[in-house]
Amino acid sequence: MRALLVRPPSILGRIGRQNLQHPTNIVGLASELIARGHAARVLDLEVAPGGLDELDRVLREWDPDLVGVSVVTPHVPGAAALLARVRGQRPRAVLVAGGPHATALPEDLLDEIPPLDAICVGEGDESLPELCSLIEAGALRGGVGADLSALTELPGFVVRGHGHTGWREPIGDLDALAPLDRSLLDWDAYTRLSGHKGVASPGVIRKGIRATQVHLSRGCYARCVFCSTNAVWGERARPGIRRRSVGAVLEEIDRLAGDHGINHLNFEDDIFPPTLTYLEELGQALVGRGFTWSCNARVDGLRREHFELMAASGCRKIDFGVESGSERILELNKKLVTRDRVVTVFAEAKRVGILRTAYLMLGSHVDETPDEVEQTWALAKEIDPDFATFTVACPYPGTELWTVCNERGYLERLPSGRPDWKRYGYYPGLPPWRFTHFSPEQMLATQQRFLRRFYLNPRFAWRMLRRVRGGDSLGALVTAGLDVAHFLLKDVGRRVRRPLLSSTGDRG
Ligand code: B12
Ligand code: SF4
Repeated sequence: MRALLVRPPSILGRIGRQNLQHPTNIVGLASELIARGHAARVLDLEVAPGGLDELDRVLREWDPDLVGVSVVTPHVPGAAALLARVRGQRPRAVLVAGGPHATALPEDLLDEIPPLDAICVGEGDESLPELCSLIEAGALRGGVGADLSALTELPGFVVRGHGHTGWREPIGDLDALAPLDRSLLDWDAYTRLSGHKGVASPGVIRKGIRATQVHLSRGCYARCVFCSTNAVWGERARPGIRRRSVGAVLEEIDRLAGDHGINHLNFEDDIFPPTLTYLEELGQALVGRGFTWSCNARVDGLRREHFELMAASGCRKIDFGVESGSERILELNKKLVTRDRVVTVFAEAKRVGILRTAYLMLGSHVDETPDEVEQTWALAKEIDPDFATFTVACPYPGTELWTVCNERGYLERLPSGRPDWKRYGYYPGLPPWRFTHFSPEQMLATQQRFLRRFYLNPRFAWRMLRRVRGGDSLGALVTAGLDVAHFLLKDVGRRVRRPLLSSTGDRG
């Protein structure tokens, strides 16, 4: 039984390489398949030279019995195009999709992508190997003359013609999962695309950097209205955060250093640290190991002593979810943080020399007013982050924001009746949705104003220049600077045109 797992092409264009990371989700699934005796390969169309032609080549060479695609919302059109191509060449293979969008709207995705046989809902670590065993046993055929009835016995799927097979229990012991086999990745392809910084988190610089993403946990205790994390892991996984043992994580990173020369780690879980005790244990073990690292974090919990330990153990940058400068919005969007806490934490991280990103949003609650958006800018000025994102909140399926936007008729639709999924990214250009106090044009104009004020600013340029320590860092900064400038200036002088979308309607 041969499986091919694919990440669709990026929708981000040139700026995408600044935030490029390994597709650890499909690497994990392929590793699990291999550990259970199946053969599996990974194809990342975000980096594969030749794009869809490379897909054709791999299909000819590998001749897979199953092709699985991981789908986040903006990748739906790319997934549809590649699956049509796969079906043309592999008429009897089983074609399956999984990931956040597939989990949130499984029936809709089956309807939208006719070549698909089934959708994996929620975690695929158990579901996919069990599906592959059915193929191996000759009990399952996809495509032309499909026989999918055996799949109805396995929980965790929506099967064409048979419906939902029921939810699976969340994986209880994350240490029991197969170790990620990153030799499934074409490492050179990532280096070619992302240059000096590799797949390190944006803004991290280290001479000879070689980075990868390491996962510590799954889940989050918050329930922010714009975030689809809980839709991915499922309500059954709540409350709480499932975590790997520190021992298993250390084993993985020591192996990464030995096998792949990794010297920088991106911890990009939903939440970091899973607990403060976990941070203490991991941080102390990292001291003296020679790694640098970065992470996503919430602003609650962390105190002065934690930042000191983080800095001592190699932490170079923390990306904090801040979202809004308005106390009312921080309450309405259910972030469970306060403005004061944001200010304190940014000061503490700065004190120990860790770079800080503020993730800030426009419309993290649908009723945010223009005054409240200005409070977010005021907070950005006050905390003075090294980097900031000013994303327009995107109503991802499975979130409360999606439900409210649907109910209020705020989503624009294509003539097909569906939203224009490829524009459901953090930087969609003109968003195909509105909020109560913002038209799409006003959102885009505000986003561009904040981004330009922040990045096209001598203060920012000076800060970056002070970090140059040699050829590598200069190369990384120049490339990042050009990518960001290209991104920020590409619409200047161009009229913002409304795309061809029909009016709104409820799709639920
Ligand atoms: C780290 C991260 C990133 C990293 C790296 C992503 C990567 N590894 O490719 C970076 C910063 C680059 C990133 C970028 C983006 N991200 Co992101 N990211 C995350 C984060 C925090 C963790 C992702 C992760 O590795 N999870 C762990 C893995 C194991 O979980 P998983 O991917 O869901 O996979 C499991 C199941 O879904 C399933 N599964 C997944 N794929 C498949 C395929 C098959 C065939 C099967 C059977 C099963 C299956 O099995 C897996 C194992 O159980 C999540 C939040 C979250 N909880 O997922 C957001 C999240 C996935 N990101 C999100 C988004 C929107 C994006 C961007 C589109 C943003 C943008 N630029 O506009 C890009 C897309 C980039 C891309 N190529 O995918 C959204 C997706 C929402 C949605 N409905 O689409 C999430 C859920 C956060 C949110 N806003 O709610 N992201
Ligand atoms: S804290 Fe972060 S991961 Fe948790 S629900 Fe909110 S946005 Fe999602």
